[in-house]
Amino acid sequence: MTKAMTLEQVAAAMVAPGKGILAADESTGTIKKRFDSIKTENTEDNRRDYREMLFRSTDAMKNHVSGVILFDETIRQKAKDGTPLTKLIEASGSLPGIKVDKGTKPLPFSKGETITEGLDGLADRIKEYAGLGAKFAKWRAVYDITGPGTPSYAAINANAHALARYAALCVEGGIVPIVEPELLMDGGHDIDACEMVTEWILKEVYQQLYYANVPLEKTILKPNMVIAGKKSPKQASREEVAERTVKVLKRCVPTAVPGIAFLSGGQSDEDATAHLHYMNALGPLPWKLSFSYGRALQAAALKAWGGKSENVAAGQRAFSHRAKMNGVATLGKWDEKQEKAA
Ligand code: 5MM
Repeated sequence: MTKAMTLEQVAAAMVAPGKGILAADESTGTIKKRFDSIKTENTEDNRRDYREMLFRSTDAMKNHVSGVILFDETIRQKAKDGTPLTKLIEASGSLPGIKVDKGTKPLPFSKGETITEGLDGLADRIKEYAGLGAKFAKWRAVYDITGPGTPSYAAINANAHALARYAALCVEGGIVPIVEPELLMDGGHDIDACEMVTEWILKEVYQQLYYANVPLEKTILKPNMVIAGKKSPKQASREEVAERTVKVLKRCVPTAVPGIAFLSGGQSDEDATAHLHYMNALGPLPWKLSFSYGRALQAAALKAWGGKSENVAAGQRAFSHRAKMNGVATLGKWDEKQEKAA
């Protein structure tokens, strides 16, 4: 029998050099949007086929994907040949993880802000997910800059408190928590606003993790990068995004945290990779900097697949290329030449 990994070992494996996390935990509503873009029906079988294609991408999974965040349906699903999808992931040397939050709900008395729910019964759900093979979990808090006074301290505090309670329950239940505070980049705010608000959010998250007695050594942070909103007329260079993001992280994230795995948040595939590369090129840094991308890892594969079984190999090639580019970015060794060599 193989010896169980400690949570520190799981966390270290999640951000191992050259590797990062595939966020494949789209809820049924979110994956519908992705499937709509390729005119594919959102059925249980299609969701299974798509994810099976990704998890059977041998090169990507073996060499560049340290872990996969799954949705509740997927952690229980079997591949076409009857093998549980979690076993496919494990067989490639990658770790299965699970999204445990139950999504966002309106935060009362706020200007359209949200609070992430899912704490009720979480201890029992963690126990069940650990039994199904999950080695880590994810909880995403969402913040937005929509005008003066947003995000409010009420939203920043309530979401940080929930993240801390979730993280404590995960560690107690024997799985590594990915703590994901996401400041959206959908608006028109500039990079200064993103920098200021990201710093405020992260300060509050680490304050609440401290009050909740969460051992940071057993956690991974999944933040947004410091970047201008998509609708801002003034976009920063890739180097500036990298410098500003690292500056904020150094101010806020204790060195006890083993790794930081970014979300992509709607950046182009190549920007998400390049930003990660430039950050790592600024090293040495006190934590591993890696990726936990959803869209920026999957978009090309989804398009190449197009919902057709005859395109599985093309989808896998596209996924393997993106995984490899992000893998080299974790080492600060990415460049345009490799990018175009696909
Ligand atoms: C995979 O997307 C997740 C979406 O979950 P919902 O269906 O509950 O909205 C999301 O949490 C994701 O894990 C992160 O935001 C990272 O994804 P991106 O696309 O921002 O890299």
